[in-house]
Amino acid sequence: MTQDSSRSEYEIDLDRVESLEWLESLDYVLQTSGPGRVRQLIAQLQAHARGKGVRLPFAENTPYINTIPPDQQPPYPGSDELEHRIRNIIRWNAMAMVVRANTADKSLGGHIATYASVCNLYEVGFNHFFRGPGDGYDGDQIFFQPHSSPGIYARAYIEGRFNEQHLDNFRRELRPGGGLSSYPHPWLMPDFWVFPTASMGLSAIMSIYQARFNRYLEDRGLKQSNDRKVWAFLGDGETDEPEALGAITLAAREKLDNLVFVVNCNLQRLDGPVRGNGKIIQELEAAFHGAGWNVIKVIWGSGWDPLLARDDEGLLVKRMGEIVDGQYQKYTVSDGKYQRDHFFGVHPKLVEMSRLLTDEHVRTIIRGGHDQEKVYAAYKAAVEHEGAPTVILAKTIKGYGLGEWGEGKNTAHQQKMIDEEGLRHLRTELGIPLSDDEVREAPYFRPSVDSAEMEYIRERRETLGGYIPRRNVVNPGLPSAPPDEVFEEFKAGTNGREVSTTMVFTRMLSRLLREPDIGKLIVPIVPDEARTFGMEALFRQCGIYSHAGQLYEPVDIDTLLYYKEAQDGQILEEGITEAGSLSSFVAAGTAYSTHGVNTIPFFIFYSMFGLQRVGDLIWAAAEMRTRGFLLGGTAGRTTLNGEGLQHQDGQSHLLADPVPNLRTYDPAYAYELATIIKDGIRRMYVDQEELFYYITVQNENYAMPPMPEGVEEGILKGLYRLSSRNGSSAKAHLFGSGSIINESLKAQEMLAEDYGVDADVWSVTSYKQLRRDAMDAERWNLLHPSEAPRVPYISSCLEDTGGVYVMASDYVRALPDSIARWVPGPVVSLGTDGFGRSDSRPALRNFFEMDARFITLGTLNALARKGDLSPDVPERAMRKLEIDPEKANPLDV
Ligand SMILES: Cc1ncc(C[n+]2csc(CCOP(=O)(O)OP(=O)(O)O)c2C)c(N)n1
Ligand SMILES: [Mg+2]
Repeated sequence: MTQDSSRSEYEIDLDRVESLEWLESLDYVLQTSGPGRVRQLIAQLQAHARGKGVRLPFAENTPYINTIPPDQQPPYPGSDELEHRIRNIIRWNAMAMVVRANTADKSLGGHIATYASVCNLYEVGFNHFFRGPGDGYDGDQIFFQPHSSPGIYARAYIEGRFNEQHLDNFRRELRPGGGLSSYPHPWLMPDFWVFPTASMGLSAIMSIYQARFNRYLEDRGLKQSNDRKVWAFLGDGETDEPEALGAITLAAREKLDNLVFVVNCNLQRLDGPVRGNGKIIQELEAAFHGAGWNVIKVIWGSGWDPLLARDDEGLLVKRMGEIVDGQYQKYTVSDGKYQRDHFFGVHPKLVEMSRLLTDEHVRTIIRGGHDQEKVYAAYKAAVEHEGAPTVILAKTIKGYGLGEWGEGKNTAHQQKMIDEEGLRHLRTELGIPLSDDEVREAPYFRPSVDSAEMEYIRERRETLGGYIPRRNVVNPGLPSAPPDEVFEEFKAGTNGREVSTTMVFTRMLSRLLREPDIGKLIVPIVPDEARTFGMEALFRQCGIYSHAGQLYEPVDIDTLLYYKEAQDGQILEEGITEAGSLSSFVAAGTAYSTHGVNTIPFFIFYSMFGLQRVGDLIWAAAEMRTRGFLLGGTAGRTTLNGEGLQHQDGQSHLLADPVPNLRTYDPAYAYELATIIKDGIRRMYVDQEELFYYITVQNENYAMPPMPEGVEEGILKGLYRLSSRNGSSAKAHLFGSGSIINESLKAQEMLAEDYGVDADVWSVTSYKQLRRDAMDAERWNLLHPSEAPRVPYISSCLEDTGGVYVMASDYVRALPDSIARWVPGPVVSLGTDGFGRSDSRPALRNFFEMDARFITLGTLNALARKGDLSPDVPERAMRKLEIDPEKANPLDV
């Protein structure tokens, strides 16, 4: 809105006397009958007006003022003065650690402005709300804004949890004694950080599903309810990430009143304003309101209260509401006169109102997020609110207090150095007792142990359950892995009956769910794909979790496998949200530490929509030391044959490769899957290894053979000889994985029958495991040049073999290529590089050139080039196998 048009609106007053009469009546009703009656009357008025044809605007927004009026503000329970001093000391140290780190090495980075803006929002929490663990309470779960980490470290320093060396090693984690990680990283600081938040947007969705999972544990009787709160501190810029707002309707639908979002609305992100031409607080209010949240706006500091109290015509509120964020940012860096002229100057009555204030007063009136009383009122209302989650939209200033060294500037985010003059300015502003000389080095400052500040901090945290953040793992793990009987049937084979590995998995899951001790700990998670994977029998067997139970008679109640929702249901049927499901997976897979409960999540999804779609959440799961099984269903670019290029996954195993603690497997047979899952449960839940699993399962049916003797180690390490034709004299070795093993077996027959070539078939359950093991051996050998070299597992398997090695999988050829250098002969890799498409499996395997015919051709070709076969054999084979040398390259079409 331009100033001129806004000005003209100020002159509109339809009938002032009439308006006042209505308002007085409303005041009377409020006084005599309370707010409930006021709401009732307004609802009736609205309905009445609509009935008379009056079109009312749809308004999810309330005026641009604090939601909690001053007369409903509770008294502040803390010491204003001490808390003010404590905040200043922490802010000084937070700034000092970034400045010192960058004085030593300019490349280290770090952020000052974010913490400066959020400091008060945290400190009110630390002093009055955030509860640590103890007395049957597990402690609040807090997601901190990643770039505010210096402030959290600075507080821990004052609390005596860190010393100067720790702070000096901020972002210097490789220094002796370790350092402090740039952002909250539980992998790097496992005793401190609980939630990794550095990838923006993930905190929001993870916190929602965390709060929901806390309820799940209670509803299922795995945990006692103790009103544990989940707090997520988000940046206003961060809310643009789809994951940030993407799950807010779920939080309201599930009535998660154990969840509080605090959005630090400093109106800026990295490059500039979040909504220069709009108002982020109003935009978020509408979104959260519409989703069903309790919204509390904390916009103005107490200094505005007297003015607002005089604003009986609503002119001030109107003016506050029409200024856009870009302009508010400008006020931050302007003097009082500019603000007075620009803000109040539009209307004589506002000008008159502003006369109550000096220019200096105008300039220094604080925003709500920096006013502890306003923030306290909001937090108290939030934790007491029942029936819905709460979002607090707190207006702050980026770089608050940094003055010309960053406050409110577009460059504030990246401010990491402050010159000597700036340090002196801040020292004075923050009241830090350092001389001009001392200040030069930006030293840390900690008050003496018996000072009032230190006493206060200690007393507050003791009352609230101790120092946080703190990551605890006191869980002893499971006493033993599930008994062998659970897996026996899968090792016996299917006696010729054709099934898929997906069906095998579903049966195994159902079997595990029935196990007396472990069954209740299993958390099956599906994103609206249970029927795709043939898991609908589980709906009835263990129920779909719903806090509300089942409020309707399901349409299929007459069937055996009806859609059963129950408050103690075990399945998390998340609907079409892989991100949400992954967040549940993380919550369930970290419950061993966050709740002391060994829940074992099995999250099965379309493999294409896992690592590719929500890979960043999988990375977060990895760093959070999540345990559990990710099952990539309908996997394999040609095995999932009818779905086209956005469904057919030929790369998830490659994408899984870089995740350091993710073990990946592409099993072919029931007994392989059983061996992997059994070992996985033992490793993660009995031996407590910091791992999780990615296993692909397919939907191609074939007979599952019984488990051969002595293959267990090979299955787990990634490779074993499945079928040998002629012992060690075989000329070729065919490596197959997943359902492509059948193509390798077919090729073995063709080679023997038509070309007289003996080939062994090897099942490769994991290229990643093979490579990992070989890299470990190679590294050890590099560092121990004088000692006998270690032999990688793959080399020891292939030690006495010779000939050629033809490796086929339903994934890109980079997988077999990744182990080629440890193979003692020519390697031919076949795979599914390129876009998938819909057709029959044989057509697709021909298209991608990795079926039995191509495996045969690859073998003959390699043998001919090696001189073991006559050179014309491959050409003849091509004619017989009907392979067109000019066929289209699948990578190009
Ligand atoms: C997914 C992701 N994208 C980009 C970044 C880089 N980044 C870090 S902070 C930041 C700006 C944050 O702005 P805001 O959320 O408003 O937080 P503020 O610092 O203003 O409190 C950006 C773009 C990131 N950490 N994660
Ligand atoms: Mg911001």
